[in-house]
Amino acid sequence: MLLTTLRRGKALQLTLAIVKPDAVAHPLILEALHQKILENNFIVIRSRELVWKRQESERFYAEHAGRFFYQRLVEYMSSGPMQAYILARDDAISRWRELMGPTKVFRARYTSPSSMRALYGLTDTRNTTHGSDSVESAHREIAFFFPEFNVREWMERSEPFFRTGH
Ligand code: IDP
Repeated sequence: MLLTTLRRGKALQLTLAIVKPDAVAHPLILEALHQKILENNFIVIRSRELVWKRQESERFYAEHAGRFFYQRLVEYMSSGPMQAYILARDDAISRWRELMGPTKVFRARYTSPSSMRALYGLTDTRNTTHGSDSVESAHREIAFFFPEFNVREWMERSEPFFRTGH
């Protein structure tokens, strides 16, 4: 499979994660989210701070065009710096989404009170984090944020980045 390689016998998968502008604006929240990344044994393969132009925001969220929150979402995601990451671990896609919690912050607070969105989300739109929801979207989103990163090449070379101790 394109987005997996092996680390100590376990399939290593890549995902694309974003810390959204509301969370980047608060250094303590950003730090807490970084802590979550490390505590949960993700390897940070690449990270980048960036500010989206409105068109980039529209393009990334094109599937939501026409929904009642689309304009709000597009404006918010181009309102200030955000941080994008390529993260790796086994089951990276589902593990990251589990840590994020449900899309809607108030639902997250009821159903997953220790998730990132429950703890730090402000509203259903300003919900701190994004994570790819499938192997295909991870591939597409990695290319969107890190066009110079060649997933296939990285997997073939099994880039040597192995933390010790677990
Ligand atoms: P996800 O981020 O949990 O994968 P999506 O349905 O792909 O959820 O929605 C993309 C983003 O659009 C959400 O993270 C959130 O910022 C925003 N959004 C989704 N649904 C709503 C809503 O009902 N109200 C306000 N904003 C929403």
